Amino acid sequence: MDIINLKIKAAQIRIDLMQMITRAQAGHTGGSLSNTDILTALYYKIMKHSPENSKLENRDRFIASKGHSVESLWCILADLGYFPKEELETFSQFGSRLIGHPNNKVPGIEMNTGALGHGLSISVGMALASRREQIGYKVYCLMGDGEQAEGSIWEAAMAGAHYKLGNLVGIVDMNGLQISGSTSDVLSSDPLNEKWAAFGWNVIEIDGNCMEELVATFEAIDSTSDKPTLILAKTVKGKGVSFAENQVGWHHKVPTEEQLQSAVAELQQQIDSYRKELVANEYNS
Ligand SMILES: Cc1ncc(C[n+]2csc(CCOP(=O)(O)OP(=O)(O)O)c2C)c(N)n1
Ligand SMILES: [Mg+2]
Repeated sequence: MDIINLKIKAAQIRIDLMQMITRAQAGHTGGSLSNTDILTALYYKIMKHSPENSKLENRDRFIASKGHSVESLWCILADLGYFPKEELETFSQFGSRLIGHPNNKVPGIEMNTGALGHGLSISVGMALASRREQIGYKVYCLMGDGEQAEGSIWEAAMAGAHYKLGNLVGIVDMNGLQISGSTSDVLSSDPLNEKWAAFGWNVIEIDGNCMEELVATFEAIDSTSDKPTLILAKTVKGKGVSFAENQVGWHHKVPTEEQLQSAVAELQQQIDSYRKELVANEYNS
């Protein structure tokens, strides 16, 4: 998929997740909107994976360590055909397997996550297994910037560097906010770039809502290197829905019907402008 189509896809996923959260009146709106571009780049362009065979041995692994913002992931897995799209209507309802955190009863989910701070340790183990068994898959682990306060992350960081896991990619969704305030006020982990570099990781800083930068960065990672990679992806919490952008309350606030209509209209406008760009590009080529 090319860059403009990836941007259209990301906007469509944002519409899907806003509808799903409004229907359920539950969900982590802000963090799902901030990570949508990262997940879209990974699932539609970068990762080797198969919706028809979710257990494909050499599939790349994705671990959502910031498991609370699972809504974008549910919408992407449904869109790709890991499970029927209608199942999104059961999100967060009693008896549904689409719960508020990743659940490995759902095809495409590797691990149950949600207790922050555990995903990177799991990812280190998976990346090590890939190396030792010579299977050749990569492991992508998405963490939050608030999550960086969890001590267990830094044990995993040491292990990832110690085992020279070039096939391991950590991504921090740097939206500047966590559940109760700004990340720097609640418990600052600055300077994250120097910390990860000191722990032996190859650190890259990018705009995590910019599809061009995301794709170029993921494509340039050398998984045969002897250093794991850590991407500090600067994002906007609530990205794409202006009334939710950079608002701490939207961590787990849910839209009213009116707010949903306004969000969908805004996102649809983005899609329309990308479509115009597509047509113009085709006309010029
Ligand atoms: C171990 C643990 N402690 C507390 C929580 C409650 N909690 C859920 S989300 C969150 C804030 C996470 O902030 P951040 O990592 O920045 O995520 P994002 O901003 O992307 O939503 C907290 C404290 C949790 N899920 N796990
Ligand atoms: Mg955050």
